[in-house]
Amino acid sequence: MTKKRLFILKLLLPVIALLGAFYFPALAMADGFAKPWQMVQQASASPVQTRLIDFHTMIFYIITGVAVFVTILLVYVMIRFSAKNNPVPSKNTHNVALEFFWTLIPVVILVIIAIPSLSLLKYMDRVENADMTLKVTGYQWYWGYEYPDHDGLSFTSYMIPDNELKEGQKRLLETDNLIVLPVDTNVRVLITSGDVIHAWAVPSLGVKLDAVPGRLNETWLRIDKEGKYYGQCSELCGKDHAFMPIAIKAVSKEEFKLWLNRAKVEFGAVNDNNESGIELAQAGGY
Ligand SMILES: [Cu+2]
Repeated sequence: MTKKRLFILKLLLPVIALLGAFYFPALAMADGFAKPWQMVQQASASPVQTRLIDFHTMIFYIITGVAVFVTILLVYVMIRFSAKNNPVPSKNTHNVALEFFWTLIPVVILVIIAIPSLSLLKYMDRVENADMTLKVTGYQWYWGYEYPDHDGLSFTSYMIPDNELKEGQKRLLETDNLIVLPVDTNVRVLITSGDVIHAWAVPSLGVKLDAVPGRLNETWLRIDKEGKYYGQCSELCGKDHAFMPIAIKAVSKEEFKLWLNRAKVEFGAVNDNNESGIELAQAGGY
């Protein structure tokens, strides 16, 4: 190997190492929200997001391989066939075998990507056995939520402005009314809009779907562990597009029942003299 080629190879190695280091998920994973300088996806809290991350990892290795191969090939051609090293150029214009393989190999790579990609799309599309339903409606500029299986409990969710944030609350992500959902439950999510197109997106749960007026889009989520998960409207929808966040609190199934009792009273889904509901809620510390 000539000195020049060795020098180029030495230049490439740190670039590859750097890419690998930035990719390493443990460096940047945060729970339910993005942190400054985060380079990769948020930590997964749902089976859909886990599969999305695995798919991303697979593609990452493929594109890294392709990019490295093409770079090495280009550098080789630039040196080997320069005017100095190759003063009399070849006059070949065709090479059937070469043309066959440089068409076939990319096709094979695309098929290798397409098969898991389509199966993942189908997996994300809907869940066979939904335990409950959450209906989401986008408005300019807030979200409306409905629990059709729970006496039609419904409420709206507005962002908490900067000057009303409490200690530890996240700027531009916190809402006045949280979506509360039980963990380990298949939740069918129906998404629509009351005015313009919005998109309901929660990165750590692997959900991002357009809210389109006059259409009911369906997806699903299943939260693996208790905690708070944040998202934002992800379709430009007007002047306050950046100020209609999504905040989900995932709780145990028992705690979810207690919250339902309290929420039904608070948001008027049942009439106010539902004493047992209030007592149950108070017993749960709500
Ligand atoms: Cu929006």
